[in-house]
Amino acid sequence: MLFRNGLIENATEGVDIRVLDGKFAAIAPNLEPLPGEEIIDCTGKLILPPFIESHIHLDTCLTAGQPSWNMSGTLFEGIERWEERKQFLTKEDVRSRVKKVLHMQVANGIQHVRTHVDINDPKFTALEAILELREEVKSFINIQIVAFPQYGILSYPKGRELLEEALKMGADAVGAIPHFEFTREYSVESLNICFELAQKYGKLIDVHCDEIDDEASRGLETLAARAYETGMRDMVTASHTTAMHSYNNAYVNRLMRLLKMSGINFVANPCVNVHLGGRVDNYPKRRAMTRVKELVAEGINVSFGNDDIFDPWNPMGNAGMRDAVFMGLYVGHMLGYEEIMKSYKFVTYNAARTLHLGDAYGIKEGNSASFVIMDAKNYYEVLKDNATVLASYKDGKLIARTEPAKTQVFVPGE
Ligand code: 17E
Ligand code: FE2
Repeated sequence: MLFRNGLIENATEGVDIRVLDGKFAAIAPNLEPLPGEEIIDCTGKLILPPFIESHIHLDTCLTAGQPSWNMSGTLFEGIERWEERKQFLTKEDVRSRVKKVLHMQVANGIQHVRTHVDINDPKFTALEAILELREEVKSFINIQIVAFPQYGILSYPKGRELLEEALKMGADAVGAIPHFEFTREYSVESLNICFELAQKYGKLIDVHCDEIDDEASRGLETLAARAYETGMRDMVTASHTTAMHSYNNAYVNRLMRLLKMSGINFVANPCVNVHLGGRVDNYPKRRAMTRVKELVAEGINVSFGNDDIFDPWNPMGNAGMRDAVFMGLYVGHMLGYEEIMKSYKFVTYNAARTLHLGDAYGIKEGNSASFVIMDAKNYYEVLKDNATVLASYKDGKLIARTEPAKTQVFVPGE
């Protein structure tokens, strides 16, 4: 197959891409078509590596309002509403909701997903369902599972045992929730356990870290210190870190040195962070997104996720990555021309680093031919016009296609 004249990653000159045996066989201008080769015209169309959802809770998706709605819009009421819904979990229920979301993600050009799964459940209903699905869907989407202790490791009965069991069952990464533990001591100790288990079982780490508007919530410094001391470094991810929004600048100046030394990754979830955050404020109300612009300026890896799709923590969500970037740039004061142009990296390359996808990810000769074709000439247009993901190819195979909508306007004049 020959993809003709596409604009790879905001390039202004088109190039041709030859896909053979599921791989990028050649990438160069004006390739001669082989006899009988199928040709797909990509003139004026942006080509990107596939999108990556680096932070989502698949187990909770599509449950908003069941049985009741989160009326306060807080993280904590979300956890209460989820607890009610959790009572009705069956494997079939989880499977059918997760499959629906995976199909929505595929339609939106996503090919890699890191999902947190609540393992504070002695029956492991959601974990079992998603472990099975991880295998079943791997030809079209790559799922990474974080064992997520929603109520804590030390503040929930047998929290540590449940976490360890989830890792033995096959979770890819260890989670923690230091800001939800009963005490600061538990918070620090929960992170120590998280590292101990990650090292024992050879897993990655992704912590729900300081997801609270409390400037005294300082799980991050412990997480970064342990990442540095253990040498786990970029195997470690700090998700949310919304408290960092509220830290004083003198503290952040000191902290930043450690963050850089640690090599850890960050994930912000702009829509949900803004929705859940600032809820204890009158005016002014905090935006509650972590300091993305400053982290990026220090060369620290940051990606954007959706966190939730139509569940107790987010009444909205369409499973695409565009809205996360859109909101992230607005809230983070990152709408300069160059910032907009390169912002696709928050949901492609930066997320690939967090997920440890390695060199196999990206558009280059020899790699698996996985990419998306956008109905826009560059990423600025994608964001501005909410451009359609025209096609998603995985390992050279078409896995999703969308026709752009056509609108006609009937007005007098012209
Ligand atoms: N649980 C949690 O603690 N934080 C979140 N953002 C979600 C679930 C979605
Ligand atoms: Fe989350």
